[in-house]
Amino acid sequence: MNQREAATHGTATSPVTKRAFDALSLRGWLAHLSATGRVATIDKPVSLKHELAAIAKRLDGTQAAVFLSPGGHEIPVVSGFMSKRSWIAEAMGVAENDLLKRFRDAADNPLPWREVATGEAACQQVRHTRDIDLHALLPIPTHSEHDNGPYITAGLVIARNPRTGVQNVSINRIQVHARDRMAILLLPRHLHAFQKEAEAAGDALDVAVAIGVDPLTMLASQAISAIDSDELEIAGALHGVPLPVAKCVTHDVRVPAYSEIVIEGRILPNVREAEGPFGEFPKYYSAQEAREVIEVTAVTHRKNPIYHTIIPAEMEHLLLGAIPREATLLSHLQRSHPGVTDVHLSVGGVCRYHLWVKFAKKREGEAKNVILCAFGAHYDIKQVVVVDTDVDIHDPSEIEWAIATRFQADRDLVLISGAQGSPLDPSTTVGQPDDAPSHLQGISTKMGLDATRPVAYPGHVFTRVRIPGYDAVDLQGLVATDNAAFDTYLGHAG
Ligand SMILES: Cc1cc2nc3c(=O)[nH]c(=O)nc-3n(C[C@H](O)[C@H](O)[C@H](O)COP(=O)(O)O)c2cc1C
Ligand SMILES: [Mn+2]
Repeated sequence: MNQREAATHGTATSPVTKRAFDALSLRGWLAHLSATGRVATIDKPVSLKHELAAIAKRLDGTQAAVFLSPGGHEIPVVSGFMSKRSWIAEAMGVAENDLLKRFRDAADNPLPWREVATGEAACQQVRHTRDIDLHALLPIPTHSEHDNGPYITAGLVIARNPRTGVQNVSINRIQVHARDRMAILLLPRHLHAFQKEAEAAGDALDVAVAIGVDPLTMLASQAISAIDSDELEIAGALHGVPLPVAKCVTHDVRVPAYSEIVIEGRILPNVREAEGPFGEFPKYYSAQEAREVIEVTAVTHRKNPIYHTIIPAEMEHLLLGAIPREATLLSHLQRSHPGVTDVHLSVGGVCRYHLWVKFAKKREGEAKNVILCAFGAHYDIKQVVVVDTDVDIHDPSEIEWAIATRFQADRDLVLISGAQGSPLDPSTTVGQPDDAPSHLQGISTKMGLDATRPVAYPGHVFTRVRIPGYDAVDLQGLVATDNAAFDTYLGHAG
């Protein structure tokens, strides 16, 4: 283990246990889920249009769905293999409450990847470079009612910074609208910046779309990091070993060598084609707009590949965004407020808009400073609730209880109108013309609730009721195996 590896191999507060499965491939993780009763195999033929997504959605959060006969294809489709926080912690090899700390450690201590020799990459066992027809090659589902056709929803889009050559990874929705042509949504982040730079020079941008990678590499793709931080190095740090990568067959982009499927292509300069509508994470549709276009140059895959699809707005999608964001928000808040001990992006707030903060308040007023700090940390944050350390921020009814008993709206509410919010929140469109330019979209009101109790209070006014001995009760040892004694007492025996 080299120095950099040692630095990322866990700390005193987030010990990484040896994983009981082959963590470096999707199939290793799926075999582990299968062996522990967490895979539902559907061997009957299912339609790629809506039926597959409907079944996967029914299973989301309980079992991963594997479809052995999707739309007449021989390639199975899998969905929902990282749809619980506890599963993701297990994949990382840490306890659930060390998840954010461990992700932060990895993001702060990236591990450079290792290139495998040509011909050795599993993801290139089969290569298609001519007459490519994506619809014939891959089982690509159409998910929601008003989606404009089949979408790739779980592809890691990998590209190189045209200026520095450093790679970037993100997940982008991709509509497959012709045999070898796809439209991609690029929100104004790193891939978008690369594309703009290439386009200004009149160049295409080489990209690879890796489908079917392990949970940790999926998660690393969502890290909120600097433009020249390569997310595959964060994946390596999460794994504790340099990630094996392979050079694409039609250009220089490096992809995880153990990917199930890789689509190689180039984003064309100055070409835009219609994309959408598409059902997105807030559980509403994005409208059709003109988007960047990928021309496909090759499809490579394993001998018996597995295709991964993410059901939009379901737990796999929500958690993938939540965990890296929570890790970033926690360290952002802790920089100014060391009393912040945990944060949670609630599921009801689509794991993006509503932030719950656990805070050891020392002085009155501080919780409002924490609220303001959270609003500045990410434009998506719309509502913040700050609670004391005796409240379980992973339980929505505990948050409601804190608001019910520690919050007074005239005293504890913070409202900031006219701020930038999420353009995907449909309530930001009310009163806006349909064709509002993008700089006028997403204007939103921020709401903060200080649901902390006073630092000092008389008697037991704010003391939480507790029954001594509750945690130590051993129900198994105490409860009789039947009610015979009590039935006799009632006179109903026999
Ligand atoms: C399932 C899923 C779908 C996503 N779709 C898109 C998308 O279509 N466009 C986009 O810009 N970001 C999308 N994202 C978010 C980006 O992948 C994410 O913000 C990523 O961290 C951006 O990487 P970057 O900071 O390197 O640009 C999606 C995320 C997930 C989990
Ligand atoms: Mn990036």
